[in-house]
Amino acid sequence: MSATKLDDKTLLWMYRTMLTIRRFEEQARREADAGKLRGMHSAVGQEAVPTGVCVHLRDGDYIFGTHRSHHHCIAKGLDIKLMMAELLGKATGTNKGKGGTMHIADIEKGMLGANGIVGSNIPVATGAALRAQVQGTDLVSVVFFGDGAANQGVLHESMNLAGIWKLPIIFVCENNRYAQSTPFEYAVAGESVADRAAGYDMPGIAVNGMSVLDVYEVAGEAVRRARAGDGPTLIEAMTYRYMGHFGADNPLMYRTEDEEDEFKARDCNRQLKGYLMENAIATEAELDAMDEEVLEEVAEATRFANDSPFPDPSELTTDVYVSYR
Ligand SMILES: Cc1ncc(C[n+]2csc(CCOP(=O)(O)OP(=O)(O)O)c2C)c(N)n1
Repeated sequence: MSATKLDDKTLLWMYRTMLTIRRFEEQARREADAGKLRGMHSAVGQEAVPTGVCVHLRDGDYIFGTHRSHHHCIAKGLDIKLMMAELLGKATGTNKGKGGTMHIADIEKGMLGANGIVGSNIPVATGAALRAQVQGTDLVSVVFFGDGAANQGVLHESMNLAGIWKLPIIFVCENNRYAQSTPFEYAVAGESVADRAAGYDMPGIAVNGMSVLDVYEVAGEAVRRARAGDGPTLIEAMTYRYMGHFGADNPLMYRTEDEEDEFKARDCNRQLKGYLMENAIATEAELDAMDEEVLEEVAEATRFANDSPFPDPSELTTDVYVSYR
C-alpha cells in the first residue's frame, strides 16, 4: 500500500465500510442460497473500489451502478436494513420491493440506480454530469461498470461527449478479469481499458483495486478535477470477484484455483487491517470488535428484512409507470 496523508477517522470509516460490504454480501449469499432471492451478483473481493471512490463524495453527488452493485450502495451510505429488505422483495425495501438486488436506488443518498443491463447506466450518468454542469453546481457524477461493459459502444459515445464538454464525471471500470465466464484478455483489444481514455481527451489511470489507499489517491484527484471543472477521468481498478458470476456458476470452470489464491492473498480488507495495526491507528482487538458490531448490524438488517411484509398486490402498478399529467 502506498503512503498517504489520510486521517484516522477516514481510514476507520473506510475499514468499517469494507467490512460492512463483506458481511452484507456473505449474508445476502446465504439468503439467496435459502431461495429467498435469485440472481444475486456478489462483490466480495471488490470492496476497495467503491469505498476508495465514495469516500470523496457528498450526499448530493450521483453514483450509478450495475447488476453487481450492493458494494456501491453501501459505500454511498445507503441503509443496509432497507437494502436487505429490497433484496428479499419486501415492502420496506429501498424501492418498496420492486427493484430487487439489481435495481436498488436511493435518490436522497445520490444512488441513482443499479441496472441489470450491462453498460446502460453509462449514458445516464453522463446526462447527470451534464445536468450538474448546466445548473452551475460543483456536483460530481460517478459511474461504475465492469470490464465486459467496457466494450459497449455507449461507453465510447459517452466518453466522447464527456471529453468535448468537460463534464464532471468519473468513469470507474471495475476490471475483475471476467465478464461472466469470458476472460478479459479474450474479449478486450489492447489489454487496457485505461489507455482508451487518450482517445477522449481525459486522463486514464489503471490502479490496484485491491488497495483502498491506492484507489483513494487516484479517485481523490479525479473528484478534484471534476469539481473544479477540469473534466472527466477514466479509472480502471484492477480487482477480483471471489465468488462466481451470480452464484449458480462454478468459477473453477473458467479460472484456476491458483489465480483465486493469488488475489485472495492480496485481500483488500486484510491489507487495510494490517495497515491500521502497523500504523497504530487501531489494535487488532478494536478492529475485531468493529467486525462483531458490523456482523450484528447485518444480522439486524436480515431480521428486519425477513420480518417485513411483501408489497400488497394492490401496489402492483404503483411507482412502475410515470404519470405526465
Ligand atoms: C446488454 C446486456 N448484455 C448481456 C447481459 C448479460 N450479462 C449480465 S452480467 C454480464 C457480464 C458483465 O460483465 P462485466 O461488465 O465485466 O461485469 P461483472 O459481472 O464482472 O461485474 C452479462 C454479459 C446483460 N445483462 N446486458
